[in-house]
Amino acid sequence: MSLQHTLHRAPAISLEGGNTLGGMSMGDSKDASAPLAWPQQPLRAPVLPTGAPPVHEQWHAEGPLRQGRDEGIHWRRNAEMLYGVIELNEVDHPPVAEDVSPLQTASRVLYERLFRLLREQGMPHLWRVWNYMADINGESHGLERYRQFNLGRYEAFVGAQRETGGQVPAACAIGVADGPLSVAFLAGASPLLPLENPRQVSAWRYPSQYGPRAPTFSRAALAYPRGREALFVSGTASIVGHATVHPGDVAAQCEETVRNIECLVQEANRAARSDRPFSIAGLSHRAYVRHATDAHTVQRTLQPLLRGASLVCVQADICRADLLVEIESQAIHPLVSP
Ligand code: 3EB
Repeated sequence: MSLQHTLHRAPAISLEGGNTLGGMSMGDSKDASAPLAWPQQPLRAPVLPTGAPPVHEQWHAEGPLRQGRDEGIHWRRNAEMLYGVIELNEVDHPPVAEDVSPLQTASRVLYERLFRLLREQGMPHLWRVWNYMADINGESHGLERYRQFNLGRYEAFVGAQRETGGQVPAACAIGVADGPLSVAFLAGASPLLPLENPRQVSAWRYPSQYGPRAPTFSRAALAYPRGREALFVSGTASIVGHATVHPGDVAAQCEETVRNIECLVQEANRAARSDRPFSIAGLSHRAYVRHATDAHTVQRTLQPLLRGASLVCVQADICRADLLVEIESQAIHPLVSP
C-alpha cells in the first residue's frame, strides 16, 4: 500500500522503515548517522513541554523511488507523488522595488521554483504545504511579514496560472525564531479534493483587513495515492467566520479549534470514499503553541477532546498576533478496491 506516516520521539532520525519519501524533524535533533537519501525539513522549533525529546516524522511510499535536487529543491518521488523541501534566505533576495520586501520576493521565487519542478516532474497537483518563516508577526515595509508572504505566494500562483481559490492545497504557515523561509510539500499526479469549513470564511476569501492578498490554502483536503485516502487538515485556529475568537484565552482557543477540526472531519466524511469514517481520535495532531508556558494548559485541554489521538506540541508563532495556538491533523485510510 502506498503512503504511510510514522512518528518517532528520539534524539536522531531513524534510518529504518525503508521507502521513506521524506520527513520532518522537530526540536534540537542530532544529525542522522548517514546522509539521508530523502528530503528532510528541519522545523526549527522546540518540542513541548520544554525538555521533551525531538520528534521525527516520515512519509513512506511504495517504490521504486527516485530523488534529485533541482531549483534548489531536494525532492524524492515514486510514480504518483513527490515530497520536496526548499529553503531560501531572504538576504539573497534584495528588494526589487521600494515597497517589495525581501520576504515577499523570496516567497514568490520559492513558489515559482516549486511550480516549475512540479511541471517538470509531471506532478501538477499540490496536496499539502508546510510553510515556516522567521518573525512571522514582525513588520517591515509597512506590512506584517505573514502578509508579505501571502503576497509573494499569491503572485506565484497567479504567475503559474494556478487557481488562487477553490482548488488550492491544504497548508500551514507558522513562525519560528530564526532561519530561512522553509517549505516542505507533498504533490501528486492526481488532483486533491479541497474541503472548506462551514463555520469559517474560506481563507482565500478573507477580506483585505487581513492583508492585501488572501492566503492561498484550503481548510482541508482529501488526496488519493493508490489504495489510500489521505486527509490533510490545514493549520486550524480559533477563528469563526474570519474573526479571531477568545483572544488571550488559550484553553478556549483550543476548544474552538477542535470544534473547527470536528467540523472539517464531518466535511471529509461526507466526501470520503473509504468505508471507515475519519474521527478526531483517529487523526494524528500537531499543535503549535505560541508561549511555551502554555504547554501544560494546551495538553490538559486537548487530551480529553482528542480522545487518545497522537499529539505533538511545539513552540512556534501563529500568523495572527492574537492567536495562541494552531492545530493541524492528518490521517491515511486504506481504500478497499472493488
Ligand atoms: C487561519 O485560519 C490561520 O497561510 O497557509 C492556517 C493554515 C493559517 C494555513 C497559510 C494560514 C495558513 O487563517 C492561519
